[in-house]
Amino acid sequence: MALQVTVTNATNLPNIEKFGKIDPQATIVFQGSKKRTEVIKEELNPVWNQKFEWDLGGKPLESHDEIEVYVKDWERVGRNRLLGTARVPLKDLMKSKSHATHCNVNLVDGSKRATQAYITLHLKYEPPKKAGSGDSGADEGEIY
Ligand SMILES: [Ca+2]
Repeated sequence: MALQVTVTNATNLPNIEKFGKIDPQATIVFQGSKKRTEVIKEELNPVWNQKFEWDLGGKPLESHDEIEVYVKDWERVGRNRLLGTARVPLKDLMKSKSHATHCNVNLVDGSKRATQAYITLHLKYEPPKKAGSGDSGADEGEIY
């Protein structure tokens, strides 16, 4: 059982850099566990195409589950600065028959005001299997 999030790209990020352009990096937080994309240097429309997976440890998703998205400007010195953030509820993902959804999410700034920026995510949920063949071991034979 797992949740997969592919961070495809972001568009129209605000350029808060005084010289040159921002260096965006996206962070996805699910149940307190963080995953980060690469930093893309000097780009307002970064393309990451990176896939992350969270093992659900045998627990199915619940309807109040959500992921948090943060896009920050990477800084060589000092703290990275927030460009936009969003919360994405996973309810639709659970309801979807294919257990996969594609979403284009509007980012809000640190004061929760809408920005012109969007991030595109692809979500996939591997729900619990119906028949309970709980014990693994079936795939282990090939090692020897
Ligand atoms: Ca920077």
